Order: sequence, then structure tokens, then C-alpha cells
Amino acid sequence: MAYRTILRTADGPVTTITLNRPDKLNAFTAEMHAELADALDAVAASGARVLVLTGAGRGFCAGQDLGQRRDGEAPDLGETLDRLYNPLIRRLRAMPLPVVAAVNGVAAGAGMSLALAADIAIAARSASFMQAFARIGLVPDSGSTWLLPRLVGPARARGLAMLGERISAEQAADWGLIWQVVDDDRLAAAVTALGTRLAAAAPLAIARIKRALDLSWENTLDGQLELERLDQSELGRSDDYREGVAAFLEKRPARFSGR
Ligand code: T3D
Repeated sequence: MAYRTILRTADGPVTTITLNRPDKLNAFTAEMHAELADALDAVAASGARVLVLTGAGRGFCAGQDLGQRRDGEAPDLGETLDRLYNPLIRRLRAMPLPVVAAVNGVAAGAGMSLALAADIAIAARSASFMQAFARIGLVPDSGSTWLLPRLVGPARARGLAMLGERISAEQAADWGLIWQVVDDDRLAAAVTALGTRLAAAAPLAIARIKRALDLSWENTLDGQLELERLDQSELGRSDDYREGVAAFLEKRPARFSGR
């Protein structure tokens, strides 16, 4: 599929998908959703070990393209969530490889949800985050009502969601919304370094870590202890575990195969 609204590039084991409608701060259209879904299929089939999501130009993603909602009719937004946004968020969370959001600029509405749904979000210092939904009469979607209280606690989640204020990348990092903020001219290098580290990590362990941390929100401590036991049972029999221990004892970097 030839893309018009995104770019997909591979650098060894790291694939980068760039949302590419810079004049609209990479706001989502139906076409972008379709191209992104196709690109995620390609990533899944490619054996990539890390996925980086970023935006072209001065924005990361400004959420739904409101230009496609301007005609005054009353669209069933539940239907677009069902068909486009929810599958995207579910898919990113379920992908076995680590997903990194390289937040190069403003992340608003579903664009902020997208950044928060990544496993690791790293932002340029000039980037910002905005739960824009309430400003246009909507509830936060694409997972934000689930993610926000878990990341920042209920008080800040309510403030962010109800006020729709734009907060700086630094504040987002201070509040625990994202992993790290770096100077703008360091973002590309920091993302490359992160991608290299994650690509060298043990793939089976990474996939189980993603799943276990998500399941922890619904599990009791007992349930989570049991999940850890089952994961550890399986991972303990993997080539990756054998390689990890051997590499430690031989004082060399591990070369994980994902088996
Ligand atoms: O509809 C459904 O299917 C349900 C799903 C909903 C999910 C959602 O995401 S709802 C929330 C939608 N997003 C927003 O409400 C954010 C709207 N944008 C903004 O509030 C501001 O643009 C920003 C705070 C993000 C950035 O402000 P600023 O001052 O840095 O930039 P700007 O000048 O406002 O925007 C630059 C251009 O991008 C501008 O175009 P122009 O005038 O130069 O031709 C602006 O209209 C365009 N743009 C920004 N966001 C959107 C957009 N165009 C369409 N849709 C947008 N969301």
C-alpha cells in the first residue's frame, strides 16, 4: 500500500511510523487510520523488535481531524471509536514488541491518548500535552479515561480531563505521564539510543512484561503472583533466559533470539 498520510521506515530491528499531515498537526483522518492499520500489519509481519511512533513537523498528533466533523450533522462518534480508534489502541497495547512514542510536538485529544498508550513515551522539551476533548464537548477517549488516573492519580486526571489545559512536556514527565523529556535537538538521538536498547532486550520477556503490567490493574495481588509464576515458568525454559544467564556469567552482552 502506498501511503499519503504516514511514513514507515525501518532501521534494522526498529521500525518508525511517522504521522505525516504536518499542516494539520498530524490530526487523524479515516485515511490515516487505514494506512496506520496497514503499517501495523506490516510491522507485525516484519519481525521488527521495536516500533517508534512520531509526528512530522511541529506536532505529534492533534487527535481527530475536526475538519471532517464540520458539516453540522450529528455523527455517531461511538461508531468511529468502535471502528477506528479503539482497535488502534487495543492493537498497540497487545503488540508483543515495545512501542515508543517519540513526542516531537503537541499531543492533543486522541493524539495524547496515542502517546499515553505507548509503552514508553519520550518527549521533546517543547512538546506539550492536552486533553482537548472537554473543550469540544466530548469525554476523553482512545483509552485516556483509563490511562490518565492510572498514570497520574485521580486528582490530576480530573483536572487534565475537565480543564483541557495544555501542559508542558516537563510537567508531563514530573507527573509521571511520560518516561522522559529531552532537549529538542536531543530527541532523535535519544529515541535511537532507546530503540537500540529495546531492540537488544529479550523479546519474550518484553511481551510478558507488557501483558503482566496491563493485567495488574484488574488482578488481585494473588492473581498477579500466579501470573508471574506462570510467566516465569515459561520464560525460565526459554533460550533467552539461558543466554541471559550465560552472558552475565561470561561478562558479555546477551544476544537474545526471542526463543
Ligand atoms: O470524531 C471522532 O471520531 C471521535 C474521536 C475523537 C478523538 C479526538 O481526538 S477529539 C479531540 C480533537 N482535537 C482537538 O480538539 C484539538 C484541536 N486543536 C487544538 O486545540 C490546537 O490546534 C492545538 C492545541 C493542538 C495546537 O494549537 P497551535 O496554536 O499550536 O496550532 P493551531 O494553529 O491551532 O493548528 C495548526 C493547524 O493545524 C491549523 O490549521 P490552519 O489554520 O493553519 O490551516 C489548525 O486548524 C490545524 N489543526 C490542529 N488541530 C486540528 C487541526 N485541524 C483539524 N483537526 C484538528 N484536530
